[in-house]
Amino acid sequence: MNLQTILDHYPGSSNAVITPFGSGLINTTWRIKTDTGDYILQKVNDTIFKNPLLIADNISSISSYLQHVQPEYFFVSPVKANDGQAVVYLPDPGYFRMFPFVKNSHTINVVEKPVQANEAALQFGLFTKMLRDFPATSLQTTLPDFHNLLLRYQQCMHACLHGNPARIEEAKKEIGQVEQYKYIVDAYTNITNSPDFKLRVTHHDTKISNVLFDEADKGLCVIDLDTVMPGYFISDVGDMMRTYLSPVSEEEKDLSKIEVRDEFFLAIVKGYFEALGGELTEPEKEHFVYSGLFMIYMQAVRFLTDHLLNDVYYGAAYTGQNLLRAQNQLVLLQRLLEKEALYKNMVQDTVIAAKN
Ligand code: GN1
Ligand code: MG
Repeated sequence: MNLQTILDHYPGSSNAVITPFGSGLINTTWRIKTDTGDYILQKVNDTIFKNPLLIADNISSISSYLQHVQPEYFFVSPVKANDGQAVVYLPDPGYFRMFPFVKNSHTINVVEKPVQANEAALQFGLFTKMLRDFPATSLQTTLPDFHNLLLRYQQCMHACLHGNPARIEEAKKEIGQVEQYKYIVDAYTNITNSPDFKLRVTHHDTKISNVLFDEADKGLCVIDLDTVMPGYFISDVGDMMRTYLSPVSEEEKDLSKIEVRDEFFLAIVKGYFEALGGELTEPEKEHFVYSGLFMIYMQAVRFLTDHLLNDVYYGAAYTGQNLLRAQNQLVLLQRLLEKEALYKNMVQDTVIAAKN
């Protein structure tokens, strides 16, 4: 792919030095250095995001809202192409967008210090808080049913019947575990039927690499707004727990290294409550720990489903990668369940401390 033809659609992008960037599974990202500045270029995966223009619409309406209502909030808007649009589309290569590279910022892939978890939780909480009066349901749905756990479970059960027969046979144990934890799905269904759980502007991809940090480990802002849609707080808090609690990621093959770290949990609780604690209803607060079960379980279900369907969604760098990822997430789920009661008490203590 000749990226210079894409860059030609932007002002001042001659003599570009282009380097691959980031670790996302879905979109492709490059860092671009030109005579005029430093940028991030992304190709949106339109097999998954069927209409990337909906993403651009959401970013644009959020950006204008924030400029009017919260002008001091740091929000990275896309660079406009020569035609004034936020997205460049060329029939064969596809959909592209460019962002300014935020000076002196960096991302991290693994949370090494509690302060990073605290800062990230604060940033994701603030994002929802800043948009508390924005009409969440006016956002476009960029990925229908993205965090609909009931549907994900049903898709997994369908794959267990109609997927790759050899893989189904081989994954019997993991399929059994997914069925055994079905109560997590039932709790989700109750949440969607309860008026106590609010639909808010939700990021839906709160992994640590979606926060920009400055050199002193202070969170600057959140990035990757592709999946910003109306949603429940359990999605955001849950993915933080999924990706900040353990010292190793979903790719780790040595499952004995998977651990759930108390001080990182507390850092998430404190950071998120600092930003959004006042907005959460009592039943929501009571489901803080459930959020982690929900997201870890859903990711296990999604990886397992993809393995049974021959890796059509996530792809696989080696045979069995998605099964391994599913096993990894099931172990993480088990580790969190072992601490469920302790963590519920930690949330309770934070709620009480906030009231006093
Ligand atoms: C995908 O592309 P990336 O890494 O930002 C996925 C998330 C998963 C994550 C697991 C649109 O996110 O939901 O949690 O992989 N995004 C989509 O690594 O499916
Ligand atoms: Mg993403």
